[in-house]
Amino acid sequence: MSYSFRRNRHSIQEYVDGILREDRVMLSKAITLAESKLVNDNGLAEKVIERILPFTGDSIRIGITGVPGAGKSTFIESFGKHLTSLDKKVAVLTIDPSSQLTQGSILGDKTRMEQLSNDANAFVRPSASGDKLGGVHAKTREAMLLCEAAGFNVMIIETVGVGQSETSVKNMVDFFLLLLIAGGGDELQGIKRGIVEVADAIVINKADGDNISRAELSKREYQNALHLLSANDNKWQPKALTCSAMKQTGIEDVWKMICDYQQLTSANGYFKKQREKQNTQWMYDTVFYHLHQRFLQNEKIKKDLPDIEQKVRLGEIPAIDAARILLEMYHQ
Ligand SMILES: Nc1nc2c(ncn2[C@@H]2O[C@H](COP(=O)(O)OP(=O)(O)O)[C@@H](O)[C@H]2O)c(=O)[nH]1
Ligand SMILES: [Mg+2]
Repeated sequence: MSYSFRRNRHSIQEYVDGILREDRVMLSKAITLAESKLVNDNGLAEKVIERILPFTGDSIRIGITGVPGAGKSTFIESFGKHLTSLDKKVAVLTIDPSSQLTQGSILGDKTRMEQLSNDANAFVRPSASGDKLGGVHAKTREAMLLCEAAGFNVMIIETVGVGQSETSVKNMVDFFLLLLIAGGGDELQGIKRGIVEVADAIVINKADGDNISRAELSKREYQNALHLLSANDNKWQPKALTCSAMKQTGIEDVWKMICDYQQLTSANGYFKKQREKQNTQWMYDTVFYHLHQRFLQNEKIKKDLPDIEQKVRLGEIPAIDAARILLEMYHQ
């Protein structure tokens, strides 16, 4: 047993007790454990999660997506501060695959959310970014549950709306918010198709200075577009709003809207129904995640995959034949 093992790992009971007494250090360590790529860690994390599960769920889970630069992090900082001023306990998980590529070098990137990070009633944590194994949903969900057990009652998940991750985030939150900026012409440029249709609200950020009237115009356009969508089975009519994350205007209205949503969908049973559906999804995600991982970690596959992949790339083996060969190899 190495020194680092003794220093960084605790017993299941220690993790559980630490989380339930709202100890942030233990919360952080448990999230690290859940995000670990080591099989032993995952086993331990699963047991911790099993034990804290009865203490989860008492929160509103909000997903926020939008292109890089839309102001998501700035918005979450303002929004989060507003919520802590209302005595809410706010946990923020950020999934930002782009920051891995650019290493956070996007100009003015506010990923760190310094003010909120220093708030005693907030917890900000960059989550494992999306790997090819679809780790986003598996691990982010677990991190979210750990935060809930540690007493956080507003969960915010920030994700970039240009990749895969926003679809999986949509499947783990109660309310899905799309943050946009006003732009002439093709406003949806850069945003993945279909996101507008699944958003519970579109918020046009940077409605400040010279930009206010453009933002208002944009809001009306989205309002009209959203009205054309057929009514959801949750009876919620998706809304369009404006705000300035920087000047902290319109932030309260966003929270009021989310409270309205929660009230409506709790009363009509949708809130609970959606969570039940998401729970089943979690089961499938976990199964597929493990199968995927097991496949890629299989010794025979590890050995032959690069070669087979190369042959498929060069057109020497048809993809479908290669898949059959690999599956046979895996099942041998
Ligand atoms: N004028 C204005 N700028 C903003 C506002 N919100 C964010 N920004 C700026 O937009 C840039 C990107 O913000 P950031 O929060 O990092 O965007 P993210 O990539 O979506 O998380 C930064 O330079 C922010 O200061 C806003 O409400 N008004
Ligand atoms: Mg950001």
